[in-house]
Amino acid sequence: MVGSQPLRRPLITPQRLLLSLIRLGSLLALLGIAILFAQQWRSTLPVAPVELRLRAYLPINGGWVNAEPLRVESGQPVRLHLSAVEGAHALHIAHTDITSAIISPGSPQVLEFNAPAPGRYVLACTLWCGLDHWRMRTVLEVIDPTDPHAPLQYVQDEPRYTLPMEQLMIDDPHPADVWPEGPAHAADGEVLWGVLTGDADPAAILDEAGWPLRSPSEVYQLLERGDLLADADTISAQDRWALLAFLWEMKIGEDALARGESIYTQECASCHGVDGSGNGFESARSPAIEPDLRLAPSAAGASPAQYYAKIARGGMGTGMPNWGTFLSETELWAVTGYLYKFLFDDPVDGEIPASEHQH
Ligand code: HEC
Ligand SMILES: [Cu+2]
Repeated sequence: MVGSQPLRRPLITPQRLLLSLIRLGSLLALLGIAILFAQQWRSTLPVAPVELRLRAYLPINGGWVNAEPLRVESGQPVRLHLSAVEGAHALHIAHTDITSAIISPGSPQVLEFNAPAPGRYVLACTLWCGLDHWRMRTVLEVIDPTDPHAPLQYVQDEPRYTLPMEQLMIDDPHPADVWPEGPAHAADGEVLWGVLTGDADPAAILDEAGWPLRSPSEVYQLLERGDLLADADTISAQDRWALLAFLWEMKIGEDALARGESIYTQECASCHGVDGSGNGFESARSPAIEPDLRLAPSAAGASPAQYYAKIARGGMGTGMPNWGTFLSETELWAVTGYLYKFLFDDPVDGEIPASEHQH
């Protein structure tokens, strides 16, 4: 008899192959899950904040001074160390609600925040700290981590009105056809409004007149023709101006006017004067002459859109700063509205200077 040969089984059977494949598959799946978990866990770890430093000098000595560039990634936690070498200041990051407490030589501050959406943010001093206070600005650059080389725009609010900017000609004189000969008191206008209309909505009248693209002089003429309001053509010129002053105030709103006044006092009066005359104590330093905002033949011809556009953009080398990158849309309209107080409350007659430029 021939010895029986041990039965040779093939090394790879279909069953074994299947088993190994299943093992490999589950191993890979486990690995995948583990990686996912690790990523999850890492994202919950606190990211170390970027430490930035700003030192404050008086604006005439350089204002904000920073050693390293103020550049961060959107979403990144930031610790901004603020110290004052001289003067007392406060910092606001425009178009955000990030604001510091008062920074003075004995009292540094640390401002902690997460970097906002990508863009260039104006950092400005919100405390009146001396001559050239409005120059106390610097810029924080927030880059998009997914597209770090994308060009950065100055952050500004959505405009409230669509303005035909190319037609506004904001650097040209704006002579009026008609203007008030004496103070036009909104309180008198309110009485007349009650007599003429009962309880209609005064702001709606100005909307119908095309606010903010119409100047007081233009709206006055619509009232004079009886186009906007029945019987507004029958009252005296002085009463009509008072009525217009009331409508203007109602359109801007009491709260906005109060906000506008405080912005004006803090940011504008140093050049334009508390009384709007243009004789603020810093006015002599501007390359161009500040217009007299009470000068009725000129001011009555300025539409709110024209004032707004000038305030938002600033003058081109005239010394009138740019405010659009700093004030919010609401604040821009509030201070625009406030400027008409000078026209209505204290109109001055006179020639419009041939050129507002050069001292
Ligand atoms: C550093 C000085 C300075 C400051 C601060 C300043 N302005 Fe002016 N502004 C000027 C000068 C100079 C002009 C005239 C030249 C020009 O129109 O560019 C002017 C012009 C204007 C005009 C145009 C007036 C017209 O009749 O067309 C408006 C409106 C105005 N400023 C509003 C403001 C407001 C509002 C602020 C504050 C938020 C302000 N300015 C702050 C210097 C200043
Ligand atoms: Cu300051």
